[in-house]
Amino acid sequence: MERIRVVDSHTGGEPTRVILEGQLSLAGATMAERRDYFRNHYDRYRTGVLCEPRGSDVLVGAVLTDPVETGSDVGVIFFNNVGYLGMCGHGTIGVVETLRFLDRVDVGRIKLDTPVGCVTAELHPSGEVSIQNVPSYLLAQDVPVEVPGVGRVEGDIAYGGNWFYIIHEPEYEISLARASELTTLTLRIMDALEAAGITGAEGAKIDHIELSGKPTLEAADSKNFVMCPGGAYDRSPCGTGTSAKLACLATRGLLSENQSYLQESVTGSVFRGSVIRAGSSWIPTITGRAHITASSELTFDPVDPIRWGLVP
Ligand code: PYC
Repeated sequence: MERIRVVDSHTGGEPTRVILEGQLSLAGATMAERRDYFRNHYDRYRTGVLCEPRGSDVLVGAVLTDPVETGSDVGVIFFNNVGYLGMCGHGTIGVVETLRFLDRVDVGRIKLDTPVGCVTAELHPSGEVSIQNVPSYLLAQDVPVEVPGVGRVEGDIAYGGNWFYIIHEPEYEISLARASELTTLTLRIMDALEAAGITGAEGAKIDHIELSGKPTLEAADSKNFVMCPGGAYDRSPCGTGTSAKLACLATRGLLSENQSYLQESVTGSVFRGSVIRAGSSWIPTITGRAHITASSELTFDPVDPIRWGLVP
């Protein structure tokens, strides 16, 4: 029986399942090479750990490795039910809480290498975690797309560690009660972008769609609904999505450097964000909190025909 030890957490309602290191040996001098090695040799661990019957479409997975950069503490590769993520904000907060749970880190700074660059996290005494994300930027403003059954929508194409299409206007009514309607809408927008050949830089697929709406919480600046690759919406305000959005607002002159912005999610959880300028990009800092939900051992029975997950 093959066994894999995992620690589960959620960050603002969005779950992260961390596969602990020591069981997989990933070759590669960079995190991108290690991600490719994982994809080519161990993709069954992604599907077995995250897909049904052990997991669900909402889960984001993370595998830990030794760091690749001098001065970094750990390497991390994020993935989900359909593939690999460049970065993951809620997942990074979940990884830091997992390392704290395992007594591997204390309050203070932790440097994490990801396939898209180095991210610095600060674990606060309160248990909150701030992550200084990779440089984020607005690539193209007010890009129109015709969406079958919906009509024309306009959004910004922006990067925050993943590629986003962010619709600022019109504001949508965002609530859990409307989640299935918003899921249908955002998946149609994602398909329409692909059909129209609208991409991020260097042809990168735009695989996250972000809608904006009026906040429910008095203190929040806005509420979002973020569709992720694989068809599940983010239960948290999405760390990379908030990073991309803040880069858009700062570029448009609607957010100053170091100005605090409270992003509420469809579930009512909140990330606090701000940016500082870095040339033509912005470095976002996103703060949130994760909680551990399980520490367990997954078992893979060699005679179970679907031990590596139900994959469409
Ligand atoms: O928090 O960056 C994020 C994220 C990406 C996909 C799901 N969560």
